[in-house]
Amino acid sequence: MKLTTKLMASAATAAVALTAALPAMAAEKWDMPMAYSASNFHSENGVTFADCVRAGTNGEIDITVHAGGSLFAGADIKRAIQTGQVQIGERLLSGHQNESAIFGYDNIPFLAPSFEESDILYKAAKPKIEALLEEQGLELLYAVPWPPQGLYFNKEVNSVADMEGLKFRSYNNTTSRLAELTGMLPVTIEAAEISQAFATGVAESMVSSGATGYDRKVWESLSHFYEVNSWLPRNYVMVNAGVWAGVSGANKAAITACSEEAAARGLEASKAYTQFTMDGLAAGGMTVGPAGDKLMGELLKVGETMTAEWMEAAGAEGQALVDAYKGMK
Ligand code: PCA
Repeated sequence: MKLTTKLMASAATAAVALTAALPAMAAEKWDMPMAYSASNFHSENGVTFADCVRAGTNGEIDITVHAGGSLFAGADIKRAIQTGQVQIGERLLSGHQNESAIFGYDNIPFLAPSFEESDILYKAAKPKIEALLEEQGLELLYAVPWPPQGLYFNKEVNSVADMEGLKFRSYNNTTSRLAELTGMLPVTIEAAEISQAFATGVAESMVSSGATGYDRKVWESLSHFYEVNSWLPRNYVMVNAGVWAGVSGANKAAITACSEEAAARGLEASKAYTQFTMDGLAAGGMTVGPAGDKLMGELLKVGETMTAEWMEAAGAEGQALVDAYKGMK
């Protein structure tokens, strides 16, 4: 059995057993678009969350997960929830820094490069993120970090100079900016499309987790993964505020409990998936290991520039968030 499947199995079995005992009734149907492949731990976690909600609401709320960007591409999911085209969905919030720089707080280079620090950073940021989402008609249910981000290439890279001119797949403003500052050419591509992009040479490099490279079998096109631990971006599961307002108190409590479980389960899966997927990349034939000292030193410098730019864009609120995080560490 696959690692994440094993992690999810016990919760799912319990949920299914409960659901099976329920009398038949008309369920409220919710569609839940997710951007990443069905086998990814975020998506599997979403399915287990949906099972938990079905069981916890006595079948009154029936969530269908649409993984792999099959219902909406990643970039369109947040708007789809806001406008009520779907009731619920999952999105990498740092993809929306054009709406608020604050959404990029979990992409500040080297600020919180471990699971432990990322957890503290999230706690420091959560009230602000919840308030911003509320203004946009969204209720935050849970958030789960991706494993630490590293760099993928189609060749050995020992310095920023080696990156010059490479076509770089980006997933948000931060990653595009990283490419610009290292002399690469950014092109934004959804995770669901990257195998194709690397196979056809549209992209030759990216920053991402071992998880996404593993899910998309990038060893078919790329040769090196360097552990950089630049940041751990989060996926957020959000529900339309109007839909949420219509949920009964009992069902809200059940969904909140399922959300808390999903956050904890997702975090453990993300941790477990980190080494598992790096081993998978190596088994696929890639060279996997820490970035060399020269490359790392140069990336830290680039990170300082990016941090200063984010602080400038996020203003006093950004400063307050970072100060709160540092105070909690
Ligand atoms: N995978 C996602 C975002 C961060 C990650 O590790 C992606 O590459 O799109």
